[in-house]
Amino acid sequence: MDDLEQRAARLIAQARRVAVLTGAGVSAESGIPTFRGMGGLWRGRDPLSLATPEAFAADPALVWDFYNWRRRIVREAAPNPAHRALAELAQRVPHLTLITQNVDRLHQRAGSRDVLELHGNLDEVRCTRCGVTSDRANEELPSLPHCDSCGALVRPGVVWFGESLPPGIFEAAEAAVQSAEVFLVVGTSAVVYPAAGLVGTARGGRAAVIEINLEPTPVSGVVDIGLYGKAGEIVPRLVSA
Ligand code: BV8
Ligand code: ZN
Repeated sequence: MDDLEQRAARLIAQARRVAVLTGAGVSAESGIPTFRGMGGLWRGRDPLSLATPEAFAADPALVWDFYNWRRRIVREAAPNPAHRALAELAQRVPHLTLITQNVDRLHQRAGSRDVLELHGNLDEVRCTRCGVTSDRANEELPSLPHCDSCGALVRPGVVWFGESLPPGIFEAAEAAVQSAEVFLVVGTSAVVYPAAGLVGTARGGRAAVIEINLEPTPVSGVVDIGLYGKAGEIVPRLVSA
């Protein structure tokens, strides 16, 4: 472990309050393609254009094909050492808040509890008419799933671009970051807001910000420690140190 990692490990070991923000990079080694990683395209479409209310209104079957494809990949995936190390870290730190942009629930499957899901998740679906949310984990949904109670079309339980985050979740994430002594930012390209704004929130507080990513990102210039490599290798080293 090089001296940067040793510094990071020491900061974590001494911290009473730790906040963690994860992005798709923490699930990459579980085989979950990131938005850019999907070769940038899915059936010739840019995933970022499919993750919108407009795309769903225009062609719900195409959008459901996209989400059913991702639900299948997630069902067949398993948490990787980064997910497991973060679940273990929560056992050692008096107060750890795990905030994720991911919708794959691999943190929960690795044992993390009380995860703040900023962008929802792929297990839940929500009715477009009566708003009832149901957990459809591990189910193969039809190409156009409908609500059990009112029969209307249901949508994936994720936050699309242009949609606001579930009420209260982002405020809880901000509060955790504001009071943290260490803020770990793992596997995110830090381009999606308001999630990426949490780095600025941390810098306004007392937290030491540690970035773990394959490569530098737009926030790399303002973090205290940048560790570049695979999350599945770096995070376990920091936690076991
Ligand atoms: C909102 C759920 C307003 C859906 C997702 C112009 C400028 C600034 C902002 C905007 C703008 N235009 C629009 C906006 C706002 C917009 C936004 O930020 N757009 C971006 C694209 C510019 N944000 C929104 O719309 C948000 N809502 O602002 O609402 C509002 C307010 C009030 C009232 C009404 C409206 C909602 C954003 C949520 C969108 N939903 N996910 C789904 O998943 O289908 S975001 C989705 O894309 C992911 O969740 C992820 O967060 C994001 C990026 O995906 P990826 O690139 O795949 O992942 P990530 O960014 O994490 O990058 C992967 C990283 O991992 C890379 O850095 C890579 O190097 C690294 N990596 C890879 N392998 C590894 C690794 N690191 C370590 N180890 C490895 N092995
Ligand atoms: Zn309904």
